[in-house]
Amino acid sequence: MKTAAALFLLNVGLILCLELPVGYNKTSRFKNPTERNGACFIKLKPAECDEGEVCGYQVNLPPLTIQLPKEAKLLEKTVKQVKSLTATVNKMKNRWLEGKQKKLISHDQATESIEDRKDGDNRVTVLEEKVTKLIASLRNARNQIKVLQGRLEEMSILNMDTVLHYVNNELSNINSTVNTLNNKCYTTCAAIGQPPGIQKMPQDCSDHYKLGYRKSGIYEIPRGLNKNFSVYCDMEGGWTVLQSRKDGSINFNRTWADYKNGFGNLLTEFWLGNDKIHFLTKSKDMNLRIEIEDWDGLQEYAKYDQFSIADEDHQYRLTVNGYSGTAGDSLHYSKNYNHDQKYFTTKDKDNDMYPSGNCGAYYSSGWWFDACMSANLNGKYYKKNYKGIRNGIFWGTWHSVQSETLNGYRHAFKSVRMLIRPKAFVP
Ligand SMILES: [Ca+2]
Repeated sequence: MKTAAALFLLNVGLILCLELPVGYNKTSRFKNPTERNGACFIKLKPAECDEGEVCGYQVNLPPLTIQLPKEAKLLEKTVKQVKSLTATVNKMKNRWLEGKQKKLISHDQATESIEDRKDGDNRVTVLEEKVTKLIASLRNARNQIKVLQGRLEEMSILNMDTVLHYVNNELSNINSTVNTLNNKCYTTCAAIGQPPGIQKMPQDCSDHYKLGYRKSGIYEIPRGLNKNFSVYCDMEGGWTVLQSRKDGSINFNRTWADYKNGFGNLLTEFWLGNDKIHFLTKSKDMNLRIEIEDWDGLQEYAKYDQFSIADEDHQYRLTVNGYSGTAGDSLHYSKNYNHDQKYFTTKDKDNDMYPSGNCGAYYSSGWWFDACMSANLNGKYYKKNYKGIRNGIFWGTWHSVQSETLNGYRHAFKSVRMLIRPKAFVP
């Protein structure tokens, strides 16, 4: 391939026409360069040389031809560089032109967005105007509501006045009717007593007493809907009997369940039952009366102003206080023997204060044992004084107990009763 290039030579001010073969040698030189490049004043071409030799150039200044030194080959390299630079410059020029066009386009786009913004601004203004109008409407509506509320209140007051007026009239009428009826009753209804439907249900024997019953015996106490239980009432004073010993016919060395539900015979010997005793004492202040008689015929009593027992969840814990009487306060015998605030213990349930054993089992009883006792009214029934373990009915403040150690016999008791009634009850 052959290349032609024009080069400005600043120091000579002449145009050179260059004919350069790639891998030129003497066998491939121009045949007639002047015919193909007639516009050139000066012609530069490789000089004739032998094969394998580095060729020089020759310049034709028609009709003059100048032989150049071998170093003029540098011109070839320079011309290539110039051509490369020209191509680079052209590329840069094209890019600049493209960039300019893009800038113009983006300018157009920016102009468009400004116009869009203007359009948006206009829309916002329109919306703002609408909002302002809506606010004004709301204000107006609120004012109207206030006016309506005022009217409603006036109407309510008026209505209330009307209703009050009506009610007052009705009340006057009713009063008048009642007065008329009262006047009639003074003359014709005086004998009518309390209607039977509103009679209070008896809660213990004192209530039966208040109803006029004076005969001692078995009475019913309602306990919830269709749940009655029987009690023995001592109507000498409206007493409900919780416990009775009189002949030894009933074994009192019983289980927890027996003491919970009660056992025995209400007409002879019995324990009413811890659940019932709790029920009778849970809602009213009750007095407790203990009556004791020994085989010598000595009768004494102990009365307590306060008596109640807790429910089974609290092991029927005893609360007893306010002693008076003649038998002595064996339930608060001493610091070490105090039955108040003690839990119920039976032979099969040890809630006592004695860590080494079961007081109930040891003393053949169910009782509010401490560790263990100064009183035990549920002990074994002995018909005469006895020796050995003190597991009989026991009241520690009894007169003759002090002499027991002298003769070695335990004192036996003929009868015991425990009775309760409301503290406020007056027979
Ligand atoms: Ca124990």
